[in-house]
Amino acid sequence: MITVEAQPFAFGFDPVSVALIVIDMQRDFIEPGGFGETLGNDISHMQRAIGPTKTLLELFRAAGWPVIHTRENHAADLGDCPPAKRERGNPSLRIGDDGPMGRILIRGEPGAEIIAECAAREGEIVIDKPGKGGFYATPLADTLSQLGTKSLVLAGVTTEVCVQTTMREANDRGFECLLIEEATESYFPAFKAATLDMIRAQGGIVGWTASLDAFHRAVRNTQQI
Ligand code: C5J
Repeated sequence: MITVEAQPFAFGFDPVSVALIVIDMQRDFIEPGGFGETLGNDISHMQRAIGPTKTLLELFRAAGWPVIHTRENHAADLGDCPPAKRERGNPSLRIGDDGPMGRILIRGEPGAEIIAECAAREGEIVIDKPGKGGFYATPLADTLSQLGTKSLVLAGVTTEVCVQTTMREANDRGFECLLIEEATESYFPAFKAATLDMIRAQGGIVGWTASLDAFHRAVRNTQQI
């Protein structure tokens, strides 16, 4: 067992049954002209999550532990995008519209790809999801069952939307979930802080949070990484 100094208390996991899930580190959420910016958000906040997420990816790769990436995206005909999602809000460009990185949030378009710094390597699993949660309308549950995963380490964007939704879905399915604090970001710093608080409130009602340094220390002590 590896034990990480975490909140609300230490997080223990067995290295044979852990996986990293990196949520939606896509150009459309992080770079100018994408879905995030078209909704009126300040995308500069996203930059902070890139370095820590890359470090976490490197830790998992060095340890030989499974890495899963998700991408929020839709089919070109928008058959998997409910009007309620496409029509929500008052964006300058809607899902499926032509933007500077191709059609907004459409599978296969440049903007829907994972940013270069966090791109999936050969052998890593990439899950395309039409919703906020990683389990909705995806093979994620089967994938984790095949891997024998019991503990999930989470990273990615945005903290209170797709990361929190996926963490809640995973928690309901019986996974022990640890969110790495520096490896997630929101367009709204107050929402990130509130999400971290609500995850670990009530004795870890959704799971645990830990600093990247605490995770690194715990892994280094046991794995010589
Ligand atoms: C959003 C996400 N914020 N990946 N998606 O619409 O959090």
